[in-house]
Amino acid sequence: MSHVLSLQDLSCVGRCSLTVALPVLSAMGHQCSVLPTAVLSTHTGFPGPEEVSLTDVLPAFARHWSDRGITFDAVTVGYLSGPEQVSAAAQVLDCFPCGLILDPVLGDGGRLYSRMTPDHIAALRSLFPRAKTVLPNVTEAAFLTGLPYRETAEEGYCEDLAAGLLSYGAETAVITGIPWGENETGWYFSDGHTAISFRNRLVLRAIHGTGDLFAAALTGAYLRGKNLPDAARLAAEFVRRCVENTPEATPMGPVFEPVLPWLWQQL
Ligand code: PXL
Repeated sequence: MSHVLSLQDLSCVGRCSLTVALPVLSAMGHQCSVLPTAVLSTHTGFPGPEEVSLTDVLPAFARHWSDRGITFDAVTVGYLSGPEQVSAAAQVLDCFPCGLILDPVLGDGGRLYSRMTPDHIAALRSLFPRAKTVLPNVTEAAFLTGLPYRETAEEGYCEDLAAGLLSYGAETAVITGIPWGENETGWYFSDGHTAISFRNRLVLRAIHGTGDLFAAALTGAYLRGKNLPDAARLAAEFVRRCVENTPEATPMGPVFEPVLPWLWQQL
């Protein structure tokens, strides 16, 4: 069993961030400790969520753990709401120099989520040198690298995106949600030497939280000893099954709970 710290928001309603990471990592046999960066009534896909920011207390929480001798095998970072939160997250990471799995959450479908700014994009890039891997979707990879967003992708485009991401200092990158063709989606992995692409049957339903689900399952599989491409394969298949299990494109997020026993059986 590994001890993982999941640092991202707690959106109380609408499966994403911590309400996805905690159950998925627990179901994969890990101890998942949490550091909520903010508590929101819902994720920002619902109009007008209430929010209490915890940015100011994050470094003190980390210092308390560090003073008590608490350690982690990995830290996973997801949605952060602005550059101040990225710098608070960096202070937390200073206390725990272990493997970082960074999902630079910024947007989807070629568009940034509300609240995301150029300063936030620049701040996220500054975390890359700490990352064992980064897990942007195509939209996020395009905004991070400054390359154009493309509705359909081929290997050369992915290679350029990955090279851009690795140039900011990440050890590896897994670009997710790649639109390979009309009926295919998948991911592209690169460590700067080896590139691997993965294709999966596309289920046409844009659902909030699938990236968070992918990040949690990949982290869980990686910490169970799988290499990153194998962990990404399992995570992609898990997400596909969850999306198939979700009756409609709902802001409540992917219905993953009934798929957890399948995930456990794959380990
Ligand atoms: O799933 C990404 C995510 C996480 N957390 C919050 C969000 C979003 C996407 O919109 O709003 C608060």
